[in-house]
Amino acid sequence: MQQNQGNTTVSGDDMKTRQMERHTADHREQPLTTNLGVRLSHTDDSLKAGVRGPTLMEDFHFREKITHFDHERIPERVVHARGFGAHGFFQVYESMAEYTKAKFLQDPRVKTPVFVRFSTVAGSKGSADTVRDVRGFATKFYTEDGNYDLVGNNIPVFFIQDAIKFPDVIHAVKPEPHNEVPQATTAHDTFWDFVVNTPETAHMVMWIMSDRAIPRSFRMMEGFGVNTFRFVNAQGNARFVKFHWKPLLGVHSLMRDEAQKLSGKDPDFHRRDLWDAIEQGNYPEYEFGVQMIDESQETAFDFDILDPTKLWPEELVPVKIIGKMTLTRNTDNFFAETEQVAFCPANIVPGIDFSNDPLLQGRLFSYQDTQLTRLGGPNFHEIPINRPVIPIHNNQRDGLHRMTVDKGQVSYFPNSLRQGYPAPVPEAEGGYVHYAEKIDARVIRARSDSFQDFFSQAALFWNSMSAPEKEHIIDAFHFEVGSVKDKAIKQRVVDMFNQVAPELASQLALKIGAIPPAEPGRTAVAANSAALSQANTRQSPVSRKVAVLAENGVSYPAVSQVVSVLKTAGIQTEIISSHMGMITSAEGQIFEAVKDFATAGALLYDAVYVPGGSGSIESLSQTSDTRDFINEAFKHAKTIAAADEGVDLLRASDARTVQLAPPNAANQLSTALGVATIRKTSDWAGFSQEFMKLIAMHRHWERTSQAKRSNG
Ligand code: HDE
Repeated sequence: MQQNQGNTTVSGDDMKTRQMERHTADHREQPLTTNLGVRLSHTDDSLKAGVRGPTLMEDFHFREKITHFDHERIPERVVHARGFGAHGFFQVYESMAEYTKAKFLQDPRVKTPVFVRFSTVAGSKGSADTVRDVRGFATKFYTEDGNYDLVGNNIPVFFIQDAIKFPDVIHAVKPEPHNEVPQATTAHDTFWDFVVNTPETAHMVMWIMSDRAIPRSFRMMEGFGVNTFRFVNAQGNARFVKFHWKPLLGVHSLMRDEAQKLSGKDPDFHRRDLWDAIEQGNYPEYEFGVQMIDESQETAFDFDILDPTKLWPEELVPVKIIGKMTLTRNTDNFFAETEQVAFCPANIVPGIDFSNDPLLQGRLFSYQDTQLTRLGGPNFHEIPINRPVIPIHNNQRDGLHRMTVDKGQVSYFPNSLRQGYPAPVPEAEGGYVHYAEKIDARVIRARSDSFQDFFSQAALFWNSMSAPEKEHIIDAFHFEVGSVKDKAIKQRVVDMFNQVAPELASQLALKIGAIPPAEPGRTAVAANSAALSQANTRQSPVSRKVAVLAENGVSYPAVSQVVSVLKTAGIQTEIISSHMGMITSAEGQIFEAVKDFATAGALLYDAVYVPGGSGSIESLSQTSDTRDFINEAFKHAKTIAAADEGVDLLRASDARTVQLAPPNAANQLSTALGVATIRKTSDWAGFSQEFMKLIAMHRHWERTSQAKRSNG
């Protein structure tokens, strides 16, 4: 399929697209038919005995249409029900032959098609995108050795160490069973009851309470394989590996208040963002990284490398960046692709193998099993999105929804009637052989002693946070644990997290009416890891969204020149006015306001720009919507820019608390706490550049404590 052809890139990425196309239907300019191809003359009335009489049983069209509709739904995933997918391709940067024989990691010219599904975990299919939760990050590589699934999350560790506890943690986090409340949140009693009774959750809970759990975009999240796997090379040598995805746009998050409000304003915020970015050609990109540990080093660390509640600090085990994934195509049909895609961590290819991580071992069973209910039988590998791009040959037959018509008399092995085909493939020719790990042990139902340190890495995470990140974690604990009704559970949360971060525990206690710990907890970990803090992430303004507030009388150069610089840099702008439609600039040019204050809101943008023009500012200042818009952006630490009379509008908002360009100064740029203002300038390009620098910073956290003060 993906043969090397000189130095040219071998495009395997459209293999999957072409395969999928064989199963698509385009209904344009086609006659209406039944499912059996009978053309229909009328579909608006059922067949009746008289126009006012009863419907007749013989109405095959009615029966078929209603029956099909009655069965349109399949069970949602028991976890990760709400998700969103896209197609793309993966390319390795250089051959990884030294470490693995996995074919898709050998040749930088080969493009391997992928399908990725991002998801939340706890919420139902119809819940909101921006809830506080871990995000699933599942990738299906359609390789020339068969499908490889990397079914990861955007948090590198997990709540529990052994798969047998998965139903417990999920039952605890899901809506409570007696009243199915609350939806898609950890802010309730059963979740925290489980946490305080399961101290191994401490590390993951710190991540869940951090900004990682409320990403700005699927395009701005890391991905982690979480579990420990193996790379095996052609010589049969193995290394332990952990997998990483690193987004080229950096890792960025929402604020709690913003995320909660977005759940109402736009429950589809993340899927819309991904869809729009791909439609606009802003293809999301993630670099692929591996951490590798030699077999001889298996026990060389002060954590167990098989324990899924532990990460491998990047300072100890560097992440080697080995390739890149680019998402380039939205789905044609959500149900056929995103809903029916079936991932499974057991779907691996030669060159990759499992480890004894007890969470992974359980996962290897669960995923195939759950699809039997969800997708209704054992033939879901035949659904187009799940098919490998290479042929399948075996003696498996029949079952619900079998699509393939297997020819011939023989469906068993060994056979002589078909000369022993399909025939097993020797390892040297690509047949999968499991890594021959030596195991010498007694059967036992117990946890390893090396899994017993629950708090050190939780403390490492806390130590690694910047001051604003720590503030956000305290705020999240405040909201979440503050929502718990049972006082004893609240107290136990304080006491448990006193073992992780005493200052967190004592501040939390005061906020939620619990008793502060008498003395700091016993876990004294001084280490920190720079890689864990989002303060050290990449910055880019590309594909950010800017709201331009304007009315009739807006200054033409202040809009057009700034918008054109932003556009060139890949930033999107939308003009928002008190009404949608055309507005006329002071100079007479026409702009289109694509949104108004009812349909938009600062929540939906990364930055706000208020251009001058006295007529525009006069109208804008007559509605409290404008002030609310600016105040909300200000509160959520977003970049704000204003020019000329626009600066006066900021003076009437919470932004007055930062330094703004003074009334009479010409061409004096002021940038304070993410607010850029200028008056009487002709250097729009220079102003736009400064504005863009601020947008690239994502948020201006140093402002948030000030915003709290001015609101309070
Ligand atoms: Fe999953 N998980 N999981 N999980 N998981 C499922 O499989 C399970 C775990 C993850 O977009 C289910 O097809 C067990 C860790 C993702 O379709 C189910 C355990 C990680 C997705 C299941 C875990 C994940 C799932 C439900 C504990 C990060 C969505 C539907 C041992 C590495 C895939 C399905 C998609 C989905 C079981 C823990 C990631 C029930 C038993 C750790 C991204 O089989």
